[in-house]
Amino acid sequence: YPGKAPESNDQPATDLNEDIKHHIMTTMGNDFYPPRKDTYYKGLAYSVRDRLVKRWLNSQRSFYDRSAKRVYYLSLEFLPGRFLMNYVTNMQLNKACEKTLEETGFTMEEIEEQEWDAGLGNGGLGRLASCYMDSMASLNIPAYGYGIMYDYGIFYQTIVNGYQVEQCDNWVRWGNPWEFKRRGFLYNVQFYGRSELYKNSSGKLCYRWVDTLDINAMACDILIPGYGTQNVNNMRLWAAMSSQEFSLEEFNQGDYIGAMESKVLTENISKVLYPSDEKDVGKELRLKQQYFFVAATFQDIVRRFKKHNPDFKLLPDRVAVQLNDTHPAIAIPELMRLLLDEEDLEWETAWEISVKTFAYTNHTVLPEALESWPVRLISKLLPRHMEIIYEINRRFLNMVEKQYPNNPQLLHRISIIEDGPEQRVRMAHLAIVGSHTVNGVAALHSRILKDKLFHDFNIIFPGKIINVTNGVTPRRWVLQVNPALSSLITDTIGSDWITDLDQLKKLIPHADNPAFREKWRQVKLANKARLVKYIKRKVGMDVNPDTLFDVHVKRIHEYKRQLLNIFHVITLYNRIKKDPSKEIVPRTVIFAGKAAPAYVQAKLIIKLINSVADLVNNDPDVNHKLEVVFLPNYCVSQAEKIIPATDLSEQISTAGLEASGTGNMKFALNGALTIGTLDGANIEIMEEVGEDNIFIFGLTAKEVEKKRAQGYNPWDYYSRDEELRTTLDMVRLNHFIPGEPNLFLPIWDSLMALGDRYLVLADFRAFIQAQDRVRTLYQDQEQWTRCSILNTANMGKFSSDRAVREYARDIWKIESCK
Ligand code: DL6
Repeated sequence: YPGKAPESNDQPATDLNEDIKHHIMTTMGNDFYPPRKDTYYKGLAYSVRDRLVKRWLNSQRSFYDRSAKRVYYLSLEFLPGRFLMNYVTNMQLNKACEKTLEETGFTMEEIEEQEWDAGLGNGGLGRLASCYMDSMASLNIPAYGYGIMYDYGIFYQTIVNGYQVEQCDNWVRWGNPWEFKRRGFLYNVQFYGRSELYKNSSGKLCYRWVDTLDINAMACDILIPGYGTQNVNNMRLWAAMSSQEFSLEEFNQGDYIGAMESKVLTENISKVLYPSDEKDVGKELRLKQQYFFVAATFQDIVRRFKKHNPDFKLLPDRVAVQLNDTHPAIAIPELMRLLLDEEDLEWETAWEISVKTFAYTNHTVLPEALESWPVRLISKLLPRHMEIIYEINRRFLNMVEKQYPNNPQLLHRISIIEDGPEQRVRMAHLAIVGSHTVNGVAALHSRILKDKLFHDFNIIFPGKIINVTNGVTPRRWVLQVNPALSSLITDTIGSDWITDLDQLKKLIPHADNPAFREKWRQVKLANKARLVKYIKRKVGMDVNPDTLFDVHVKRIHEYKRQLLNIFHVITLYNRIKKDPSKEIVPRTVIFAGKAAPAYVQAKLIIKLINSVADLVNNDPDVNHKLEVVFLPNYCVSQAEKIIPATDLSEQISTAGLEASGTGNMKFALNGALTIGTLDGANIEIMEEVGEDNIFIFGLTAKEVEKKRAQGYNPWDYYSRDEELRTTLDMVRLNHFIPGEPNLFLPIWDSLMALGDRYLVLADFRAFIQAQDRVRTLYQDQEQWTRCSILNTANMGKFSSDRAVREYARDIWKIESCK
């Protein structure tokens, strides 16, 4: 409804304290006395949300009034973590909150910890989507995030006897104060059935999709406030609802359970997030999830568009759809279906509108992560879409054939349909053909897309593939998670950096000021002390904050090479054993990360890390000069504790395989020094912070490729390098756990028998040498602190505000709308 916005945006200023008590009593039916953390958290959450609702309505009205172009960010994953402090930070309510807490004796941290993380994503891709939501709101871009309201997010990881054990993450068990459920607002989503030709009222032959099984999609809205603006955007997540409560027929026959079965099965669609990372899952339920949220989203987009726009040719002027990886790529045939079958447009017109509407972001070059769906499965689940995909492909191949005649190999390579024993739909090819722009997420990654993975497409569609280097939001990843550092920065250079991260450059001259360096060190030490308490609470270990905190936290994956890091730990251990009296720089090596439940090798790597930790932490010769911690259940709220306390950030993937990384940005922004390969955004971080302020090592992407082409042989490295050989032999013979000699043989085999796909051995020596350089620099605390300050000072480029501005300018062609 395009109503007129009232003059003033805010509700009358009411007392936050009164509001909290009011909600505790009337919304939750509890007594405020004695105060309880859990009820206080919810009372505060509702009170904070209240303050946003009017702003949100005003933002939405204002978008309608101006017929603003909108961005729709379609993502199967969002990883917001906790909301409370994000809202409080963006609305600048910190002081007010602290004041209300005085009466209770609770700290803000204790209240914050009452909230369960919203873990609706696996890792980088989902967290990036959440950072972009923050920046879009802060930059006044009319944007909607669309995804799925999973009942169960990414699994809860526990470590039992060194092994990962998964538990389900019932994150909404205690309710979710942030969402608005639109129970009366449902869209119908069709599945299965068949496509049939019929004559419409004007006698034209048309297609329709009939005999379908229908499911309802219910909208759940979560408000996304910007920082320093009244603008509030919306994240709309869909929950599946059965379209029938139960089967009356079965009920009448006395089969009560059978009558409920179909309801339960259909509602399964939004039950759980697929916990796989960088791996094609290929399960029917996953495809159902993809289509379910795309179909509901497009009904919503079209409804909104039609309110003001009679002509679909205007769609690309009003609507920009960003596909976050190929997971929502079924949106392309879905929009075509709507335009052809429901809006009765001709193919050429519909296709032009569709291509101008979509853009696609690629997040991976790993072949196993490139989605492809069996034609058989799509034909069964979405028969009309399969027909449309065939037609898109036929026309595309005809066009290419005309341009590049007599080149069947080319057609074979680029076809959307992959031939083989089982025909499959290559979703990346569909997304490229059906989008006006495709982007990679760091300069090297985009180059690899253009030169290798999508080389043919880069020739066929010159200029279509571009780069937008990822970014992270400084509101959450500095201001919120590192208040001490934020205050020091603001006291030194003012507060403009919060919305203009390049301002951090003003810190550069202060890097040479010993007094400022001392303050910088004190902040780090306080953050380390906070993490020490957290570690004690989580795993019961006493860790010394005066050691070098060497941190490797991210999903566990062979290409991310946690193995290389644990091999360094084993090497340090062997060096200590050789000469226990030798002075070394004491280190605490911290690992955290989840392995996909079906990824056996990654799970064994977790067991190896924990086994090495057991040996090292309990050896009296080591005497706590080296400690290894594996923190269970890595998640956004844990990252918030770890990142500000880190000295050394491990970003050591095989060059060419990490598309960008965003953890690397968060660490450097918080003053950690990076040890890393020339991979993903590490390269751009090096360019920004300067080669002297980062520890770069190892093969470059080109060298990796060359080495493989020349026939890489890990045995060459094994036989040449004694420290490496000792380390690998310890893994092979399981030096860490007595009585289980063959436990780690699969790791040995992956390296020595199966060719070491990720070149761990090839980079081992360079990594050890880089770690030796780390040790030397850390001994000089003045120089180390200087580098740390220069890291933070030069990270302005990696704000998600910069990235979103680039998307808005180069891809969405959209203006901000206050
Ligand atoms: O672009 C966000 C993030 C990158 O920073 C990581 O480098 C990349 O691994 C991650 N990709 C995925 C792939 N999932 N799929 N498909 O999570 O994206």
